Amino acid sequence: MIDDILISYGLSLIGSKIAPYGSGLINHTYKLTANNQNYILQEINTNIFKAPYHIVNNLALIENYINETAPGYLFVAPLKSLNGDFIVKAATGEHYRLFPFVQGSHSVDVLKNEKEAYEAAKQFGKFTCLLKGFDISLLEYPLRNFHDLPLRFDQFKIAVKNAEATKQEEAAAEINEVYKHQHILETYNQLISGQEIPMRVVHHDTKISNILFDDEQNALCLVDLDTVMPGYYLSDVGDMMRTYLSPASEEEKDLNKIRIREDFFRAIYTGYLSEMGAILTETEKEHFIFSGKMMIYMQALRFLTDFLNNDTYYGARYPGHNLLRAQNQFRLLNEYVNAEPAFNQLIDEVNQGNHSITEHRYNQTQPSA
Ligand code: GN1
Ligand code: MG
Repeated sequence: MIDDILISYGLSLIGSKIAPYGSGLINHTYKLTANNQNYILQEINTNIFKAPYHIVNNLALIENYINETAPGYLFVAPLKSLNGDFIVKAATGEHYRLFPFVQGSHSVDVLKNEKEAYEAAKQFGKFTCLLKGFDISLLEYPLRNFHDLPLRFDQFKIAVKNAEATKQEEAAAEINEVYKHQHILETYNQLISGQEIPMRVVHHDTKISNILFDDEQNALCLVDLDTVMPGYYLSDVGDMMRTYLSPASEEEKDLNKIRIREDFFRAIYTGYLSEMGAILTETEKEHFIFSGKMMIYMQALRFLTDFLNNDTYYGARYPGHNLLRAQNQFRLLNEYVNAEPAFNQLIDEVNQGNHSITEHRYNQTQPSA
């Protein structure tokens, strides 16, 4: 089957190398070497992305806009097949895309230093900044209500109601945590109903593995653009908080390893604002710290919901995997809340001294905190 796909792109499996690549949970990604060229081949998970052509349309519109308004910006778009299609459908129904492999690039799964955090935050900020004049009403929603916190909360409540009694018992402590932090949902609802936060073009999956770096830890570009659609900037900054601040990832079972690296917070703040500082409204800026609470809480809800729903969304590599991921995210949320006074202080320091909204501080590779 892969052979047929490659033929659609004028390539052949004979003499090619193909191996799984990256750590995405939803799509299946491979590195392909064919005709002495490297590529990324990806099977779109159409159980989740039910309308893959929405992704194609969005990326084509954005690519055209960026080519006109910011030539030279590295936008890693899918390649066209011999028939001129951005997606190739296998006879067995799977949808594939082929991307060029960005030469000299690599991705990382865990941040090593603040420079990587700064660079990534700057890249994600730059993307939204470049698209500030783009008409968002042209975009489709590849995933409807993706980061809709009230919807995630409702899905959680339904999952609790429908879950087996043993699962409800197993998850009792985490279910309590959901209600303990319900004020996050209330703040979100107030903010959104007051239309205080504008919709922008955002990436919606700002984990560090979605940035390609060069060997000097400079960010080259963004990848994994399937969830690019209109949304709130809170989604992008919040998911950076969720995935950059702790040295331990969402997969970590030893929850004592979860802690907050304040210097990485400063790097996200200065990196993102170096691009978006002049664009964000005052209300958006006031909710910079809130973004992390919103996204960590949402991810905890999503993992917990999936545990209660028998892992139908994320899958599980061992029994209780999604419950553990939810525990991990609640620990992170509690650590994050404890660090809020320090975050506020860092923001004040940066704003007063204005010394860090430059790349200067991150020029050198710095040791991990
Ligand atoms: C999924 O597929 P991947 O790993 O890029 C999920 C994100 C979650 C992430 C958690 C479409 O992203 O929203 O934050 O897992 N993507 C989708 O690891 O649900
Ligand atoms: Mg993704």
